[in-house]
Amino acid sequence: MFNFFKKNEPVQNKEAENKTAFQTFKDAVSKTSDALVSNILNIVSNNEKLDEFALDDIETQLIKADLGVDLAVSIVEKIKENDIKSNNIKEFLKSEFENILNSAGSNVLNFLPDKLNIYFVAGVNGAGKTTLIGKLARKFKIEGNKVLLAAGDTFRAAAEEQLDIWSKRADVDIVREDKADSASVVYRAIEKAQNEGYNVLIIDTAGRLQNKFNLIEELKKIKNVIVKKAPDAVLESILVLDANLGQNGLSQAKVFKEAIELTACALTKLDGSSKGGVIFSIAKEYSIPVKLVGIGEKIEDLKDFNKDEFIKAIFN
Ligand SMILES: Nc1nc2c(ncn2[C@@H]2O[C@H](COP(=O)(O)OP(=O)(O)OP(=O)(O)O)[C@@H](O)[C@H]2O)c(=O)[nH]1
Ligand SMILES: [Mg+2]
Repeated sequence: MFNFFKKNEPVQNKEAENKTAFQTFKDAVSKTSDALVSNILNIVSNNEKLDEFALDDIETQLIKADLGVDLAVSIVEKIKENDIKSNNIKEFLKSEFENILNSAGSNVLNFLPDKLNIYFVAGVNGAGKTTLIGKLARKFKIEGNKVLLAAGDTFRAAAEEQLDIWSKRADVDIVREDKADSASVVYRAIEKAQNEGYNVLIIDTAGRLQNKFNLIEELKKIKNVIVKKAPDAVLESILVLDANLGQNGLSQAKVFKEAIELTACALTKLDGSSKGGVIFSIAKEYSIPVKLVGIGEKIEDLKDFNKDEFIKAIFN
């Protein structure tokens, strides 16, 4: 009997752990959930017959929840076309949101343990790039990988120092060359990774240069170095977006996508943001899957984005 209990203990602990992790995530997205789901359901419960006014209110609320005008309009059109009744709205929205997220492709970060995996991290200043890199480095390190960081933000005075601090926290190695050209830092980092058997290289980049043109040109240059120097590596080009910017952050996605062919998005500062609905716009308009979410400033506050979990967290 004792053994029976003993055997089950780890499973119960695991379940409890998962529950807390889910609750933490649910708490982090609670404002997004209010904006996207609760407020809509309130409109519906006050308007059992979904007339034009109620549908207008739903559309306005979807736009307010940072879904973007086009997406909000198309969802309300579908409600009309399919004559969705008020008691079916919740299920309808849920399946719409699921379809949108599925349309952008897999949310799993590309990674092959026996290859060099390069994570090229870009985004405007303050988006949370360096913090994300620290968190990601720790995650890979804990999972048993050999991790190297490249201090590619050579523009801002304190940037390399900041990445250095994160490398120490995550207990991983770093390549930094003060005042060097960022593409040459990246070149050296790839060389080191290849020669010394690292399987994860994460590249930090500047969020601001003299102007946007220079920033984009620098990113293109780094991308060229990666493609030429490590053609066989697994490459994820990740755009870091601050969730608090909502729709305002999306114009950035276009510019970065054109410059460096983004393969993933990391949405930071989702904790406390009511604008997480922007995830659907990123998927629908730019076909970029969100693969990582930041839910706090601490090193452990990073999550792999899981569609089902996100839907469950905002609907329950
Ligand atoms: N609440 C919260 N804060 C975050 C999160 N990620 C980053 N931050 C904070 O956002 C601020 C900017 O983060 P950085 O990582 O320095 O941003 P960056 O994109 O590297 O900025 P630049 O190097 O200036 O381009 C810091 O104060 C971080 O602590 C998050 O997921 N949640
Ligand atoms: Mg930075």
